[in-house]
This record gives sequence, C-alpha cells and structure tokens, in this order.
Amino acid sequence: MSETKMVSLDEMDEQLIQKAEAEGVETMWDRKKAMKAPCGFGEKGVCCRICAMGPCRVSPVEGKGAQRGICGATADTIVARNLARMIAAGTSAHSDHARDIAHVMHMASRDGNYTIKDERKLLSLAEEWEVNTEGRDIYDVAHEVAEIALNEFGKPFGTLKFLERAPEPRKKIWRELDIEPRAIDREIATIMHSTHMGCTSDAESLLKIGMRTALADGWGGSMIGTVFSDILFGTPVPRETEANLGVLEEKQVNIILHGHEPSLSEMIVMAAQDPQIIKLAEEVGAEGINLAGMCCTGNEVTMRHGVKIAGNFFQQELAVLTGVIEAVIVDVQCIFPSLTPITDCYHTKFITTSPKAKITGATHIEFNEEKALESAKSIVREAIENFKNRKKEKVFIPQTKNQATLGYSVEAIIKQLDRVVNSNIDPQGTVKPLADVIKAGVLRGAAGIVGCNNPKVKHDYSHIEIMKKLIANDVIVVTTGCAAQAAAKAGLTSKDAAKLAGKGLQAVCELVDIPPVLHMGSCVDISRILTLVGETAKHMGVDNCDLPVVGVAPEWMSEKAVAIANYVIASGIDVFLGVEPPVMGSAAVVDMLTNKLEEMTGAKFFIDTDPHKLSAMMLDRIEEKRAKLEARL
Ligand code: SF4
Ligand code: MSK
Repeated sequence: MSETKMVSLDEMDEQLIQKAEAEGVETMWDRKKAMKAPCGFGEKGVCCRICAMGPCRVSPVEGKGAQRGICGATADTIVARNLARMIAAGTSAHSDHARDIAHVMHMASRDGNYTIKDERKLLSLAEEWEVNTEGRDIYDVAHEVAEIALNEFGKPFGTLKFLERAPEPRKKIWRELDIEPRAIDREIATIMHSTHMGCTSDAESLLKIGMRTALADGWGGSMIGTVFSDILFGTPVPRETEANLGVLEEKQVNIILHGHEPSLSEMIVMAAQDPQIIKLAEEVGAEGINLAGMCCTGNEVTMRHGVKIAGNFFQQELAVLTGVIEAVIVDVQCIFPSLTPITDCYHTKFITTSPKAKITGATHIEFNEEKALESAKSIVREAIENFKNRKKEKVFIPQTKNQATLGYSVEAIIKQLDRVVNSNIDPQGTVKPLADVIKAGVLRGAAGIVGCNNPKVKHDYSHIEIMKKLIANDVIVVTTGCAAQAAAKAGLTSKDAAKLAGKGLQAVCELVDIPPVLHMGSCVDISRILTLVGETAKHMGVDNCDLPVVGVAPEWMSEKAVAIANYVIASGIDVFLGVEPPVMGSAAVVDMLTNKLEEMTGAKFFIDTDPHKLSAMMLDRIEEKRAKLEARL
C-alpha cells in the first residue's frame, strides 16, 4: 500500500493523489510531508511574537526552562492572548462577509440584479427591529433594515440586536458575565487592543473577552450573514442533488465555485442559465455548463439551487487534477494559494474576484456588485473560452458521487417535523414536535457537526465515524460547512441513510421523511443551529445548556472555527474537538476551557483526537444532560 493510501477516506481521492504523483504535480500532501514535525512551541500556543522584544518562546512545562517572556508574560497569558486573537480573526472573516451581504441588500432594487426573494422573512425582521412597514415599499423597508444591520458593526451604544433571540436564562448569564457583545467591529478591536503588548495578562479575562467577541460572530456577523442571504436569495427548502468529484462532466464546461459569499455565486448561477451564455458554450463544442460547488460557496448554492457539490476543503486541488475544470472561481476564505501552481499544470483558469483575496499568479477579475450579472457573465465567458484548451490525455474523472437531500433551514426542519404549511418560527407551537421527541427519548439528543478538514486527520474520516456512531445511537445530526459536504459525499444526507440510524431516529426519519443527517448550510449558517436550539430551549422553558445537545468540530482548522467553538460554548452548548487547539502549553487555560467554563456558561470543551473516544464522550454527556433534564421537567 502506498503511503498516500492513508490520507483520505475516499479511495477515489487516493487515485487522484497518485495521478498527481505520476504527473509530477505537487499537492498539499507533498507539502505536509516536507513540513516534518511542527514547532512544539507554536503547537502548544506558547510562542509570543506580539512585540519586537521577542519572539519569546516560553516553556510549556512548569518549573523547567524559560517561564516568562521578556516582558514577564507567562505561558497562561501567551496562550490565552493567542487564542483571543484567533477568535478576533475568525469573527472578522464571518462578519465582514455579513457586512458585504448587508451592503448588497442596501443596493437591492425591484429592477436590479439583486432583489428580495423572501419578503416574509424581511417583514418579520423589520417587525423584530421595530421598523415601520405600514404602507411602505418593500425595498424601502429592506434599505432601512440593511442600514440598521450595518450599524450593528460600529454602533457606539447598546448591545447586538440578535441577542434578544436567545432564551432568557442565557441572556442573564451573558449580562452577569459582562460578555454581551456591543458592536461587532468594536469587539474585534477590543481584542486586538487588550492583547497588545502591555495590556491584559489575566487569562480568565482574556477568555471572557474572547467569548464576547465570539458571540459577536454567532449572534452578530454570522446571523446577519444567514438571515440577509435568505432574504436576498431565498430561505432554503429541501432539494435533491449529488456530491463528490463524480459530478464533473467530461462533455461540459466545468466551473468550480469556491469560497464563501453568495452574492457572487448567485450571479454566476444566473449567468450560467442565460441562453446566450449557454449558446456560447455550445459554440465551443460543449454540451452545457456544469457548475459545481466547493466549501461554503458550494453549500450556499446547493441549498438554494441544487448546484452539485464537487467536494470539500481538501478537494480543491483534487478537482483541478481531474483535468476537466475550465475555471475555479473564488471570492474569499479557505482558498489555497497553491491553486496558482496547480492550475498552471493544467488548462484551468484560476479566477479571483475579491479585493480582499487577491492571490499571486491568479487571473483577477474584480466582481462589481453594481453590475453584478454583467461581471458574472464575463467571468463565465472566460471559463467557456477555455474549454478548447483542455488536454484530453490529462482527463480523469473519478466515478464517485452520492445522492443527497439538503437545504434544511430552521423553517424547513420545523415544517417537516411539524408537517404544517406555515413556515414562520412559532416557539409556542412549531418546535413542539422536536421538543416532544427529545423529551420522550425517541431521539436521545442532537449534535451539530461542523468544520473543516485538517491533515492531522485522515480526510473526512472523523466526520463520518462520529456521524455514524451518533445516528446509530438515536442522536439526530445537523451539519454545516465542510462536515456537511463530507456527509453528503458519504451518502449520510440521503433519506436512505435512515437505515444506519437507531430505531428511534429511524422512526422519526421515516415518519417525517428526512435524512438522519440534516445539511443546514455554510459555516455562517451555524447561526441556524443556534436559532433551532434556542427556540427549542424556549419552548421547553429551559436554557440551551439544559438540552442534550452537543457541538462537534472533528477536523477543524481555521480561525473561524475557533470563533465558532467559543460562541457555541458561550451559548451554553458543549464543544467536542477532534484536533487539539494550540492551548496545551498552559495547564491553567486548559483547565478553564475543559472544566471551569462550565460554571460560567453551563458548557465546556472536550478534546480527543480519537473520533471513537470522542463520540463515546458525547453520548455520555448527552445522557448526563438527559438525566438532569428529566429530573427537572
Ligand atoms: Fe515577548 Fe512579552 Fe513581547 Fe510577547 S509581548 S514577544 S512575551 S516581550
Ligand atoms: S469552508 S472554514 S474549510 S468548514 Fe466554510 Fe470548510 Fe472550514 Fe472553510
């Protein structure tokens, strides 16, 4: 067995890696090998390079080696400061995405490229935010709501509006801990200031500032990203699609949509349906245009249009290796700079579109939201014109794909479970069936499985092992991001997968016609999970932390994931990590994260790199929460 046999759960991915080796093309696996052992100080979070007196590397072992940096900072300070800065970076990425979507809504018009697709959701948000709707044009309302959202980033007074959506006991905890986020940009700036040389050194204070900023992501940036995307592009409803690299078509122009923000990908979808653009594809000898999504852009367009999923984070290079991709079109986040050298080995055009993510060697065609459809068409034309350059001898499409049913927004889940036509969230009525099956123990609990791929874990292995174990034990899984795509590729988001579930979950799936693993969207759509948990807790008259619910990031890698994990904890939901965070150099910080946080927030971190042990810990924790809940209700 070749060494590459070990890196992915999918045999076909292995074949593409071997193709790369045969063609002399470098992939992330070669670079991972060249990296050798990682720096132990960096890995444990005890390297500080915040000021130019350093970098200072302090010992992760108490009483041995340098115990303090030059300024006197301890391992506890350095670890907590580094963690807080990761949260700030993650929050900024999600929230800047949301800001762009809010700007798009501010420019939406009846006769423009961007229109309002879910008026009901807009009107309900307008009511929530006390915007007058009486006798007003829906676009006036949209512009005022968008302006209020844009003020959430920098308003000088008050706290974030969406915090009001949380259960009362949760809001009380946030108030008492003084971690209610004020304005999104302000919280990010506060972290950068507090972690500047010579500011906060107290680890607990840093963790609290971190949670406040993370909450500005979950209940601020991410929630604005989700809600505003739904208003502009439509609230997802269940639809059928297929997932994995086998969705690529040899006789069509293949375009990979990769990145995060739906404002670009929505327009590319529209452009690819334009009769003149389709005609152009035919003129170059193609049978059509095949859009295929990757990472969170893939999730956004599959949820709303059924666009097929080419793969997740670790398949961005593999897709190019198939030799049939005319263009990889990207906007922001999770894009490998290696797409430049790898696309140079094939005919593939690598097209960047955002001034926030220019990549050396890529073709940059800036996406102009003012002329969105025109911009999108010129990008698609580039891909079509590239079809003739495909090199037949380099073509290999792995014959691997699975059917998937996805598009489970909160409204869709509630509607499906409740079997009612009304798609409004009514906490008193419509989450009742969900609360009932959890209370009765038909479902033992629920797990939100999210996050990326990480070469420290065999590609998708931990995602799938954990999902299978949980559904077999009657724990329903909701999933987003690259974890959701792993599930779709493995067939776990198909209704057929109910046969892998325990008796209780199987019965629920059959009764209400859902898969046991529900694809809820992109990473910002973890805010959908917060909403679902919060509404269920409110319905049961308890707090989020009282529910048998867990958050899991089996293969996480990004700073965004660190922000997510911290807002999930601050929201009262335990977080299980399958990759060690860079905090192990401080026993005090580890103790806070895996123990003391529970006293503060009702939730804590569990860390284990073995997915089987991690799943066993989840099931124990779910039963522990159930026992307490049953005694209480
Ligand atoms: Fe070293 Fe302190 Fe400067 Fe960090 S802030 S690099 S620990 S002197
Ligand atoms: S895309 S953040 S690799 S989930 Fe949201 Fe996937 Fe992680 Fe990026």
